[in-house]
Amino acid sequence: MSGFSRRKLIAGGLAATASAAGLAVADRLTRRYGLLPPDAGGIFGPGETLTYAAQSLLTAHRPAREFSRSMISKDPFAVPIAPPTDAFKRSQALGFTDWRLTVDGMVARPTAFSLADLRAMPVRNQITEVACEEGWSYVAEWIGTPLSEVLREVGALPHARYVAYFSVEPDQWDSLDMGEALHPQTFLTMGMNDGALPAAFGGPLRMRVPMQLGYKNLKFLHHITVTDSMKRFGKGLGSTSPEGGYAWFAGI
Ligand SMILES: Nc1nc2c(c(=O)[nH]1)N[C@H]1C(S)=C(S)[C@@H](COP(=O)(O)O)O[C@H]1N2
Ligand SMILES: [Mo]
Repeated sequence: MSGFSRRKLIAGGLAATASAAGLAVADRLTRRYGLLPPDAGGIFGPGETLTYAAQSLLTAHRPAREFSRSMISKDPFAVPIAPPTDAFKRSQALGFTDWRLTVDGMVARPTAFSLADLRAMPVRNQITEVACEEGWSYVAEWIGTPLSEVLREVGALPHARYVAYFSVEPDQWDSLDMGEALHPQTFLTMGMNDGALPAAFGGPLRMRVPMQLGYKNLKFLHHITVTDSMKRFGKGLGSTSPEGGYAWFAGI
């Protein structure tokens, strides 16, 4: 059976089982097709699994909406975060010339990229929305290197399943499955609107995932690990969000 018709069949099956409240059937389907999110356990687990599986099957490769230049927000509003560490402030004083993004884990060539290295790779732009789980949003132009380019450069191994990413801000980390990591709109973002990405918005380097809620868009990115399991990271739920009742998969 072709991938497409199989996908349609599974998606149809999921919709039917969801309406029949057949969570056990959905669970079997998702296990069979490897669509269990890392936060599948616990009270919200069945719901998260169904959301993740259904969205993955129905919206795979669907791009987030892109806006015209005239719709860029006049006063985008940053969640204010103080410069996170003294080391950050020292790097900022050096114009971030010493900033490195280290990429390791299940890769053929672990690499530390400077911002200049990333700028020398294919750089793209997108005009997309940041949507916070609390209800506000804004539209901006984001300029960066697609994460897929970096994963190609380091030679991510074929059996890797997740990309974990870490901010220099303590305890700020998250992860994406390979589908979302390789999505063409997933950017390592260095620029915003007409200039460098301001620190308030996560500069010098921010993960931009417009297909998911604001909280997946980590600021001050400095480390990426490619892995086949999120079990050994934190509580093994894929990010800290599920500990606070928010889904690991935050598709919008
Ligand atoms: N390092 C770091 N990144 C972060 C956060 C944070 O507290 N620390 N907050 C997240 C949340 S909840 C949202 S909604 C967006 C807000 O993005 P903005 O400041 O560009 O509006 O950043 C995300 N990235
Ligand atoms: Mo948020």
